[in-house]
Amino acid sequence: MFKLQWKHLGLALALMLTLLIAACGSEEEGSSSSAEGNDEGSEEVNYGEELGYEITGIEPGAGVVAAAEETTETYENLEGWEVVTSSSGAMATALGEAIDNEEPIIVTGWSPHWKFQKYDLKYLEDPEGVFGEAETINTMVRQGLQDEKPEAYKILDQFQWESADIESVMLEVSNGTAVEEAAAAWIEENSDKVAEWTDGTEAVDGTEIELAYVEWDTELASTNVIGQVLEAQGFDVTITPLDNAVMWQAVAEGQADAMVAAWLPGTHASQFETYGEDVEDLGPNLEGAKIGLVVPAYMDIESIEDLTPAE
Ligand code: PBE
Repeated sequence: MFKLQWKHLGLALALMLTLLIAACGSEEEGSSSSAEGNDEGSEEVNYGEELGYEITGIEPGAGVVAAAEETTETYENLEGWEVVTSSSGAMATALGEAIDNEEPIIVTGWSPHWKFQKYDLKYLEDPEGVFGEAETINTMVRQGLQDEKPEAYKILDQFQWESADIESVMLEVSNGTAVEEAAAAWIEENSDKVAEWTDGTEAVDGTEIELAYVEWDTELASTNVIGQVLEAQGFDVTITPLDNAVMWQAVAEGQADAMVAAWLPGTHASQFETYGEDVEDLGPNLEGAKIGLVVPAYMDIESIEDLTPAE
C-alpha cells in the first residue's frame, strides 16, 4: 500500500518536473529569439527576464547604488527590480564577462572610468533625472588644516585635473599596473600640471598627512596621485581606504586631513548634508563627472523607461 503510493507520487513528480523543464525551455527560446530579432523595436526585448530583474551594483555605501535603488522606486516600470550590491571590482568583472559573451547586463556606472575606453558602452537615458546632471569631484579638508599645515592645504587647494588625466591612470591600473606605479608614471609625464599644484609652496620635512578615500577606481587613482605629489614635497603621507560615509566622517571629525572624493551635488548629497558643515570644501578637483545606469552598446535599449517590470 505504502509502496504503491510512493510509486505514484514519484511518477507524478517526474511528470511535473518534465512539464516544468519543458515550460522553462520554451520560455528561454522565446526570449532569446525576441532578443535577436530586434527589427520589432526595443519594447520586444525583455532584458528584465534575462537579467533576473537585477542591476549589478557596487559597494552598498556608494551614492550611485543609492540612486539606482531610488530609480527602482521612481520608475513604475522598474517594479520588482533589484540592485545587487558587491564591489567595484566585482562589477567590472561581471561587465567584462557579459561583454565577452555578448550578454545583457546593467551596471551602476560612473565617469570618469576606464570602462568607457575599454568597452563600447552607453548610459541609459534617465528622463526622471534620478541620477542628476554633470557633477564635480571636490576636495574636502578638515577644519584647521590651513593653519596647521598650510603647504598641504595649498597643494590640495590647487589640485585640479581633467577626465582624460584620471582615465589614463585608471586604464593603466585596469590593465594590471600597480596603482603606485601608474600614479608615478602619470606624474612624471605631467610635470607641468603637477607644478601648478605645488606652485607657491615650500617643501616640508616629514609633516604627516592622512588622506582618506574609498576603493573606487576613480578615487584609488586620484588619491595615489595627489598622495605622491605631497610625498615629493616632503610630506609623510598615509592613505586609508574607508567606507564612503566613514571617509566623510573621518574628515569631519579630523581623524583624516583630507579627501579628494566628494561627488557633488548629487551623488554624495546625503553625506554632504550630514558632514558638510564640519569640513572645508576646497571646490572641484575634476569637472564633468557623471553617474547612471550603464549598458553595453549592443543592447537594444536606450532609456531606463524601456525596461519592463518583473512579472
Ligand atoms: N562612485 C565613484 C562613487 C563616487 C565615486 C560613483 C562609485 C559613488 O557612487 O558614491
